[in-house]
Amino acid sequence: MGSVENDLNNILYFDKKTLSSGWLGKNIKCFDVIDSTQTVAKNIAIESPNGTIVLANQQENGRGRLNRKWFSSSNDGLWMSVILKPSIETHTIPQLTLLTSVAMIQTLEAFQIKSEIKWPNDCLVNGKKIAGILTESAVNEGQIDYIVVGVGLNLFQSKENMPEEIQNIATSMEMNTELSFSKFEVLEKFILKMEALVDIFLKDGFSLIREQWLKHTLSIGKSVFVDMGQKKEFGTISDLSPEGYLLLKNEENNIVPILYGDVHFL
Ligand code: BT5
Repeated sequence: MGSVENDLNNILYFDKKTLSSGWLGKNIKCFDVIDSTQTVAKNIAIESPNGTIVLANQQENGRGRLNRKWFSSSNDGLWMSVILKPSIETHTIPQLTLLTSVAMIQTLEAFQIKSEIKWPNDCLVNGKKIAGILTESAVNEGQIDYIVVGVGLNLFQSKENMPEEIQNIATSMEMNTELSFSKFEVLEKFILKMEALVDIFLKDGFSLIREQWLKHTLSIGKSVFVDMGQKKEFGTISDLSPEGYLLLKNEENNIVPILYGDVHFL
């Protein structure tokens, strides 16, 4: 098993050449303990180059969507935020969440872990959450200033050392593979996968990413209700639209496109 201490040193002091990616992760800002990589990334995004990564050993205030808590106060996970500055239409920003979940699934596959995507941002192993993604952006007069994609992946936790609140709903890489791995190896694999997918996305659009996503999702055909805050929709998930909307066939047999919300399986 990889030593977190050593890995952190590796990450903190690694030579740029060590990371074999191209543009993604050329610039990495590493911290030991910070509030949230997401907050730091957003603070430095304007002056940072495309592909900058903010990484922390521990987060004191890691967060998920709708300001939900993301437990990340131990060294046991990969907690990072990726700053992207692509020239894309603003309505395609949510596609980057789906793209990142495909990169995550591919990364886990490389360590012999079979995982599935639950729309829009969860990666699950046997129904338990191993990773979550949080995409935030700043748009000015229709132009993207930056997008920050936050990624949390549980690496070394055992059930016992997870916070009680998530013991029954969360899992980690170590709980699901016989392979030994280090934080640095996982980081590098993920960066390479995400870089390749973003390159495809910028060149060819969303269609290939969508195909990959559909191959790895457990959502299709499931009876669900989708909680969109003010509104709830019941129905069966029928597809992912070419734009990345979840398509729900509701009780009146109408197809409802959904862009944001929490899916609950019935
Ligand atoms: C997410 O939100 O899944 C997005 C998580 C993004 C975290 C990364 S870490 C690096 C960067 N910096 C940050 O501050 N955030 C990003 P959501 O879909 O809202 O899920 C939140 C829910 O996941 C919580 O309400 C818990 O039920 C569950 N949860 C919290 N911590 C977890 C963990 N470590 N592992 C698995 N599930 C967890």
